[in-house]
Amino acid sequence: MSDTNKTTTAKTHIAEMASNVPVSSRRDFLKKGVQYTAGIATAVTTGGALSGNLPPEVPNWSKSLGAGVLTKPYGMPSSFEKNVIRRTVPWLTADRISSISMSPLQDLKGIITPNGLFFERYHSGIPDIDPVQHRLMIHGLVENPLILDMDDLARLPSESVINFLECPANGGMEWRGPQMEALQFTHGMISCCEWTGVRLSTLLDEVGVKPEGKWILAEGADGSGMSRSIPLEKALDDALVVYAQNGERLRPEQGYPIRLFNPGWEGNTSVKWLRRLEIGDKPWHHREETSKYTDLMPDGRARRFSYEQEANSVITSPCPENPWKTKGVYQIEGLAWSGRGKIKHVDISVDGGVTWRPASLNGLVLSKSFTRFSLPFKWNGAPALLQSRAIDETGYVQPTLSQLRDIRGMNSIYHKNAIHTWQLQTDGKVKNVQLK
Ligand SMILES: Nc1nc2c(c(=O)[nH]1)N[C@H]1C(S)=C(S)[C@@H](COP(=O)(O)O)O[C@H]1N2
Ligand SMILES: [Mo]
Repeated sequence: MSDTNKTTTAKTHIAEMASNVPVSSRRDFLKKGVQYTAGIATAVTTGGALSGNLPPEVPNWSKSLGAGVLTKPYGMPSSFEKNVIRRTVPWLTADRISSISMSPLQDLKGIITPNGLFFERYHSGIPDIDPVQHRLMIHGLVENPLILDMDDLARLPSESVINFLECPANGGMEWRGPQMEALQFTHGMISCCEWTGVRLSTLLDEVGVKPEGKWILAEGADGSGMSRSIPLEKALDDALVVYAQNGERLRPEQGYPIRLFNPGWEGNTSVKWLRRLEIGDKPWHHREETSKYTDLMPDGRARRFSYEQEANSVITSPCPENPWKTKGVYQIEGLAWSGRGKIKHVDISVDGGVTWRPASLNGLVLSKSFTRFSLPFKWNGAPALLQSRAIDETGYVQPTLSQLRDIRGMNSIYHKNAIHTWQLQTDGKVKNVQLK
């Protein structure tokens, strides 16, 4: 797609933005806040005729009894939240059994993705697995090959961790120019939840890896039998065989009854519906690490085994789905993450990367997890070029798009973690743009 009409320069916007100021004192914030509330009150008064449910009336739902317990034995969100759903881009794949759906990042709060909104990626659909008939086979270069059932796994010591899972194709449609007019589509191939399961190292202790054993092939029980080669070091570090997410059993979409989970690594390596772990002395060079999940570099060679998801961040409010409706004080909010550890720092620019201000990190700051950041901002209606830049605890700084293209060229699909730009327009709408 052409990027010429959407590409813009930072310079042209600086003059117009001079009066958009980050809010620096609480007093300033509160003062503006009061005016803003007054604005809402006016809107309510004029719109009052629309509904008898607003103050000072007693709302209708206070005048009758509500639905009882077990109306829904498994709870569901309010019907007013029906637009908070996973979505897919029709042209991305021809068939839903080999497709991807994305998380509605624009509507999520905190760092945990609810199970029903976790992004999905399948190569051959969701198998309907009976856990009683499912086994995990561990064999190859081991002293005692094992076939474990789900009860065997449940008897082993378990751990719970909060980590994101990201498809390395996240953002991959935008290497050559901005295409997606929605945060859900520019960044939604990622979700973050609490995972519970058994450390892979515990399982390897049980089977006893032979000294020549250096790699592990993980294979799924789905029709694609999807598989990846995992170095032994990852297994001994923090890899898990998980059976639960956010307190309940894995959803079928996420690999029920068990999946491999490699914190911080390409989602593709976290093999779902896990049925087999084979220990070997070298990688297997299967489809997902040769034809796919490799990056064609400018010199024509392909980069392989690029396991780590590098530091990345994006502003979630405002964004195309969350425009600003009136002038006033807002929180610029967003999400940052790094597959290498904790987020140490996030900067925000409102002038396309010319100047930067530190955002505050809010709530839990965990390794290989979503981290929330925000910066109060007084918007006077002038256009702005909003960006966020994450730095992780290893000192890695999220690159600009041109820095990334200088090294990687334009032929990649995966690992596009460049600084993202939202263009805030005078009407408060937000467009996806790329800066020259
Ligand atoms: N067995 C199996 N495992 C799989 C896949 C698959 O199709 N089959 N897809 C992989 C890819 S490409 C990604 S990005 C993640 C997606 O995990 P999710 O669907 O739980 O979000 O699972 C990985 N594990
Ligand atoms: Mo993926």
